[in-house]
Amino acid sequence: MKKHLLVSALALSMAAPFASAAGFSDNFNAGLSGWTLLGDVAAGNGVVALTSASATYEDDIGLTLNLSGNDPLEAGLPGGLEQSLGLAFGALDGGILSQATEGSALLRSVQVSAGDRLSFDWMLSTMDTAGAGFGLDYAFVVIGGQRFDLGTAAQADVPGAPYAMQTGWSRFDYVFTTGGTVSLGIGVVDVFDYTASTQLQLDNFSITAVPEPEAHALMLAGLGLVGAVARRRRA
Ligand SMILES: [Ca+2]
Ligand SMILES: [Ca+2]
Ligand SMILES: [Ca+2]
Repeated sequence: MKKHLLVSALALSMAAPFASAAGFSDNFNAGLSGWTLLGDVAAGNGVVALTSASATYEDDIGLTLNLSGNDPLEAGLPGGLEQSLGLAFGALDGGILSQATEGSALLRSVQVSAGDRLSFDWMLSTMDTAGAGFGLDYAFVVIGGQRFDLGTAAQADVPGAPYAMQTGWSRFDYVFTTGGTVSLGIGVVDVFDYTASTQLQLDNFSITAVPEPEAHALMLAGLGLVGAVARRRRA
């Protein structure tokens, strides 16, 4: 009985971590090949930047912050930003007085295995300097239809230019619990109004398999667990 359990555990624990997909990475040093661009998105200086700044209107008095000549997408309209990201209407809204109005995003489908890790560096720069008030612009990640927030304009506490304030660079990490084809979106939205724009910069995007030491740890944990079960049954 014990031997049978051990063999099963070994087969299971080896199948999961070692079946990881080849992985994917983009340092944005060579453009935006393979990405679907929604709204104002542009690559330059080895990073990609997305903004909520209109090309048509002067969202920020005296400043031209739009990078591509393409307007951000309306958040809550048919065919707009939410629908383009596979989200329901209102999925990018906050509470009262915190409706997302317009924004931009990057989108692509990726093949992942359970245990694969998604990582990228991000930084927010903003003209939305209301502090901890309402209607704060923010940046987000959409993973398979679920929204995760990166940060809001309230976290931009370092003076910068051409935007008023910026956050500095942070790293986002996420480990996939199931495998398959996953739609990944990363974006930024104006909230409450269309003015006081916000920019999201991204770099060093990667999806990597679980490193082998971690895979071995999982395997050993699996063996230990089954060993414990086997001992309890014998007792
Ligand atoms: Ca880069
Ligand atoms: Ca705002
Ligand atoms: Ca705007």
